[in-house]
Order: sequence, then C-alpha cells, then structure tokens
Amino acid sequence: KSNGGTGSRTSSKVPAAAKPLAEEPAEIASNISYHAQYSPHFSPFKFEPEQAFYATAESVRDRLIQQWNETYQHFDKVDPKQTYYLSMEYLQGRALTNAIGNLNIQNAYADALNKLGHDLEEIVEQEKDAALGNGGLGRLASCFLDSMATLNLPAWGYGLRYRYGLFKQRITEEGQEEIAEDWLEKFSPWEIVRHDVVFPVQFFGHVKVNPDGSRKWVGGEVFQALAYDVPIPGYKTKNTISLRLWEAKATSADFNLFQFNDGQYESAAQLHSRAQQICAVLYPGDATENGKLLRLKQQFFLCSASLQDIIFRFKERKPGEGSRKWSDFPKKVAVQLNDTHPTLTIPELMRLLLDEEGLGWDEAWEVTTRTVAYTNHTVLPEALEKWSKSVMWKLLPRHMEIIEEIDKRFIAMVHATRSDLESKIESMRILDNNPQKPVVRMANLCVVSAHTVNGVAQLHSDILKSELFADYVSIWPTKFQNKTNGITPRRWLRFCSPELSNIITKWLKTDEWVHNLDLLGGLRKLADNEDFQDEWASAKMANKLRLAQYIERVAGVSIDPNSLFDIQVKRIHEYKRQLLNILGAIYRYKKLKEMSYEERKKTTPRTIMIGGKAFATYTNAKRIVKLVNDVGVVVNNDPEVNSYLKVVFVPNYNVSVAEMLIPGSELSQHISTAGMEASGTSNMKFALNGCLIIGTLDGANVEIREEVGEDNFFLFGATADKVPTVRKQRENGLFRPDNRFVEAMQFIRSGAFGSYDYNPLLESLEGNSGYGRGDYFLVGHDFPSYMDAQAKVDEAYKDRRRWLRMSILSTAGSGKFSSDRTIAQYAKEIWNIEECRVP
Ligand code: B1H
Repeated sequence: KSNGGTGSRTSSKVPAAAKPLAEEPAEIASNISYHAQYSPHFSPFKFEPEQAFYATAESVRDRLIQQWNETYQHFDKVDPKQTYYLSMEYLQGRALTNAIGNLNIQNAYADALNKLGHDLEEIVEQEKDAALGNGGLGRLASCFLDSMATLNLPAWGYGLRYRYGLFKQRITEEGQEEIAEDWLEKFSPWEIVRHDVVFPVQFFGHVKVNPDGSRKWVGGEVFQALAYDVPIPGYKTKNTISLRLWEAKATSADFNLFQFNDGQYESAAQLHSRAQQICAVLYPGDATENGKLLRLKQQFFLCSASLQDIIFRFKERKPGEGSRKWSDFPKKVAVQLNDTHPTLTIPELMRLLLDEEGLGWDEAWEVTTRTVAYTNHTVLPEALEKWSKSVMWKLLPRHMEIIEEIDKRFIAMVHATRSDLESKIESMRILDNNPQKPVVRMANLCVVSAHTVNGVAQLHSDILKSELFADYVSIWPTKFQNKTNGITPRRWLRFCSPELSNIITKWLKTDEWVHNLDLLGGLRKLADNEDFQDEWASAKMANKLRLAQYIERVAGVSIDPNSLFDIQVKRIHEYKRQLLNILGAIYRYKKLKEMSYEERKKTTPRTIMIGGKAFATYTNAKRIVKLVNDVGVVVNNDPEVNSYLKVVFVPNYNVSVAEMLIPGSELSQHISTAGMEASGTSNMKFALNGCLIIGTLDGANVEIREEVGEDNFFLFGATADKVPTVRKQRENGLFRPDNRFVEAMQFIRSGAFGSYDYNPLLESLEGNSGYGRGDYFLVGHDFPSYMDAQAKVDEAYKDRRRWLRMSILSTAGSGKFSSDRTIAQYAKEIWNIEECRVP
C-alpha cells in the first residue's frame, strides 16, 4: 500500500511529464479540446454544454493534480504536524467556479470556452452538486477545507463517498417528495480513485484472548475501504489539499461463483450488495434496528479507514533512520471530530494501539487523548447520539470492551479525586446502564477522551459550559473552548456575487479583502456616500433580477424585483420556526385583504421566499412545507393583494440554490427559539451579502449583531436565559396569546388555505403536544415581538438611503465571520499546527 499521490519514496518514480499550465486562452481551449477527444466519456463529435463541462473540468483538474502533487511532496518533505478533519458530511456543491476562481484563471477559461463556442456561465450550470451533507454541519466542513487550503495548512478531510447523498426534494400537491439524487449517475470529474489506497474494515465477529493475555478482534465481516480523493485548491496559493472519501467494496473473492453458476444470483453477490449498502445514502432512516445498525457501520467505516490511513502515513514519513515513537504521534497528528458522528475514532485508535501495536493502556490512552478533539454542534437532546449497547456489542465487540474500560477508569478517577461529584457520576459516565435501554453516550465519551471540546458560537459554548457539560468543567476547566463558525468569503461573496465583489474591490482599492475579510470594515466610512450607495444598489438589483428569473423558472411564480426580498432557507425544523415566519405571512395577508386600495398602496411590497428540506420521517416538518406551499398558492393568485405580497416555496434548496438566493436577498430570517441554534452559518452568508437580519438572540446572531451594530439588526423574541421561565409559565397555564397570533391560527383553521388537515401542526403550538408541553418552541410567545420587528422592517425599507446604509454596514461588519479566522483559531488553539506553504 501507499498513500497515493504523496510523492512516494519507492525506487520507480513516475517520469516527468509535460505540465498542464497553459495560461493563454488559445492553449486552454486546445487543452479542453484534448480532453473532449482523448478522455472521452461520450460518443465522439458531440460538444454540447454537457460534454464541454466535463472536458473543461478535466482540463482544470490537470492543474489541480499538478498543484496537489507538489503540495504532498512538500508535506512529505517537511513532515509537519497535520490535521485530519473527520466528518460524516461534506456539502461541497459545485466545484468548477470555485476551482478556476481560486486558481485565478476564470477569465482565461471564459475566453477559451468562447473560442470553443460556449459560455462559461452556461457550462458551470451543467455541474451537479456534490450533496454529501444535510445542512450547516456539512457546509461548515466544506468551508473549513477551503480555508485550510487557503491558509496553507497541512490538513486533510476524511468522509464517505455516498452514492446518493442527500435526497432531491420535489414539491407536489401532497407536499415534499424525496427522490434519490444521483450525483454519480454519469461520473464526477473531480474525484480520483486511488487503487493503491485500500484498507480492510471489519465488523461483528468476536474477541480472541491470546495466551499472553493480549486481545485481538477477529471480524466476522470484512470489507475494503477504497480511497477517492477530491482536490481542494486554496485561493491564490499553490497549496491544494485532499478530501479523501471512502467507498466500501467487497473483493472478487467475495463473489460466490459456485452459487452464481447454480442460478443463485442474489446470494452469490450478497457480500457485494452488503458492501454497497454502507455508502449508499447519507443518514439512512434509523427508525428500524436495521437502519441504526447501518448508520453505526457507516460511522465505524469512516473512523477505521481514516485511522489506518493516518497511521500508515505517520509510519511512512520518517525523517532519518529508525521508526517513529508512538509518543510522537500527537506531535504529528491532530484529529478533529465533527460532532459525535466519528466518535468511534476514540476506541478504534485505542484498539489499534493496544492490540495491533502492543502499547499498554496508559500509553495508548495518552496518545489517544492528546490526538483527538471534539466539536459539539447541538444541544438538542434528540440529536445527542446514544447507541444501544447490544447493537454495539454485536457490531464492535472489542470496542465495547474498550469503552467499558474507559468508563470504569473515569468513574474510578472521579471517586478518587472528586467526592463532591459522587452524585453526578451516573449522568457523567459514558455508559447508561438503565435496564430498559442500556446505551453508550457518545458525547460523554468524547468529553472524557478529547483534549479539547468546543462549541460553535459564543452563546452555544457558554451553554455547553454552564449546562450540558457543566459537571465536567469543574474537572477539566481548560478543556472547553469556543470557535465561532465562519464561512468562506470566496464561494459566499467573491464568486457568488461578482457584481458586489467588484464594487467592493473598486472602492476599497484592493481585493485583499478576499484573503483578509476584516478589510471589509473599510466600507463603514463609505456607508453614507451616495455614489457608493447607488453602485451598491445597482449590484443588489442585478442579483435580484437574476434571482427573480430563477424563481420564475423553478417555482413558476413571477415576483416583483422592487419588492423587499425576504428569505428563510435552512433545514425545516420546529426549532428553526419556519412556522413563525409563515404565520406572520398569513397575518400580513389577512391584513392586506382587510385594507382599502389606498391603504394597501402605502405598504411595503414583499416577496417571502422559504426553502429547505424536511427529514423524510419528520412529519411536522413536512406539514410545514405543505403549509408554505398552500399559502403561496392562495396569496400569489389573489389579484387583490398579489402586487403587495408573494409567498414562494423555493424547491430543492442546496448549495447552488443558496448561491443564487443569498446575493439577491435583502432581509433574511434567523428566528430560532433562543438557545437552540448552536450557531447558524447562513446568517453569516446573508449578512456578508448586505442582507439585513431579522432574528433572535441565538447562536451566532448574537455576534453578528455586535459586529454589524444593533441599529442594523431587527431583534425580537425571548432571550435564552428567559426561555425556561417562559416555558414554565406556559405549563402553568399562565400564557395568554396575542390577538394577532390567535387571528392567524384561526385563519388557517377557517380553511383559507385549503382542506388539508393542519390541526396537528396548529395543536403543536397550543395544548399539550410537541415535546410533551404545548408550544415548546415558543412560537406563540414570540409572535407579537416578531410582528413588531417586521413592522420596523417595513418602515426602514421605505427609506431607500437608510436601507442602503444598513445594507453596507452589514457587509462591513461581516469580517469576523470568515472561516479563515475560525480555522486560524483551530490551528493555533486546538491543533497546534502551522502553515506549510508550497514554495
Ligand atoms: C448541526 C447537526 C446535525 N448541529 C445530526 N447538529 C444530524 C446533527 O441527521 N443527523 O444525524 C444532522 C445534523 N447539525 C448544525 O451545525 C447546527 O444546527 C447549526 O446551528 C450550526 O451552525 C451547524 C454548524 O456548526
């Protein structure tokens, strides 16, 4: 085995080849044509946009491979400490615009394509989104990769190569329908299979005890993990790093030829089909035991393959003579767990060190705990992973032994040193031995084992320390950190809104802000400059027009580019409160209906756009999708009001759709119940694009408001510290809903939006439903202050100059939210790694 593409030290090196570094459009055009002819994936002589896309991507890929090889040769030579980011999700979206943008060759490629009779803008639309993620957590991982490459950090991402990724959402009369999204239906031009990077991953089986007392796991089922590498170019640097995605394979030896010839085709290929299940989809339904087992298999597959690869590289890269000392492992390797999904890294690293490398417990524990760090992304109880002990014993018997030992030693340590925590041990320990449902608490395992635990926004990190992990803080006061999330300014401003970017560059007289986003602060002094404001407005208008065309195309609704574009896009969840938004829209509609023509004309016209996917088995979320669509049908077809209000459900929200929506937005809604959204990252993307936020004091909203200024943020709602009290009041029957809320609810019940049974949804906002207590997410409580804040939005929008000023100040205050800042903090404060720039 070798690690592939790392400039191996074997005797037979690849001979030098011509370097694909054409700069001139004519040369690039010839390079693209070369790929169309000699890397054929289609019948010859056809060069339509689709073929042109693949040939262009392959031509760009040549350059990436060149930089990539140089990067890994350099890393091999320098042998720096490296970070490995382990995540079950990556939401990469499209890669072409980003690649030629980061390589700074977009103009040459646009010209080259023109020479070939194509238009770059049309070509990039051919690419399918790589949607190997579900929401913010996955997109964060992708933004982080961009920043790690841009900051020249020695780092890799590891994930799974899901065949279908996240489902595609179709909207029908019934609401959301899920269909398999096949980003690999043809092929992805960006991935490179490394046939020489293969590791066995086992499941099930038993633990064998050797005569000397050492233990060894003998797996019952063994699959191969095969590496697919995706190049991740940094912005204006040679450094190009890898996202390594594992695919599960069975071997030819696993194919039962005897059975096949006997006509038993299915059982002959059974192991192959079992292997394929592992990487078939992201988050397979986990309502059944089978589903749970499959998810656990996926997680272990990622952890085991990645660790074997990391250890292989650690051993391979030895400067000078002699082999590596295990105590040096944490000096060369930092592993970051993106949420608890890759927690099995901990017992798997312990197992490899104990059973395969022969280390003693203390030494193995020292190495493991100094290597692994954990990021928490949620405080929602249902999202804190707990795996049934029986499933774990069955699938991973040796790991369960190790987890039991970690649990035992943790308890002993608390007993011995912290008698004051005696009563807390049951809730702090890793195993929950409740006879009804014995489970392993993955977050507890992470907190006990990781050297650092971080939250993703200041408020969230504070809540982790004061609530979720409070008891551990007294044991390990320095273990807990905050790393406020960030977004890459390349994809989320420079490339998705070239109009606005060019104006910023023109007025700041530099494009350095793309590297150093704090420079956007320089726009503050221009906020009142009317020339600047006018250019700003025309860029925003260009983006609004583009968005309006898109909405017409995908939703069949024509929207007024002069109306206020108000957007809420994120996964559909009760805590994110799309219901609050739509109830507000319903109330607005009802009031518009009651107004005279003259009164109506004085209102601020609005286009409310809502988009997002509901998890397939999340019934209330699906009802919300249906309600938004039903409201849209009625409002948009009501000639009396539809020049003042439109409600659009944007189908199939994904990264590419976000790149269309965000630049055209003017107001965006980040309105979760305070204390529930760990951070949010789309709030940062909107603010960066000069969009104002209406929001609660939740997640990163708190910090955004600090940065853009409270006058430029429409605040409402209960604060996190008040939420428990408000809930108590509700439980005690002390809550009296606002009339406007009651009116909106009754309006739905009156059948104004059709005959679908919305009662279950409406009841979740009343009575005793939802999380067992009525309106757990406090939609009713926050409704009046939400409507008041919306009235302020309407007023502010009437004053064009004032709005433009606020918009500019939003962008100006967004510098902090670059993922470059976040990653620089991880590198310094958690990973202890340094830049390793390719000369
Ligand atoms: C976030 C998740 C998540 N936190 C489990 N947790 C999942 C957990 O299907 N599952 O099993 C799926 C997703 N996602 C998000 O992470 C937070 O809600 C956001 O507030 C945060 O901005 C984002 C990135 O930190």
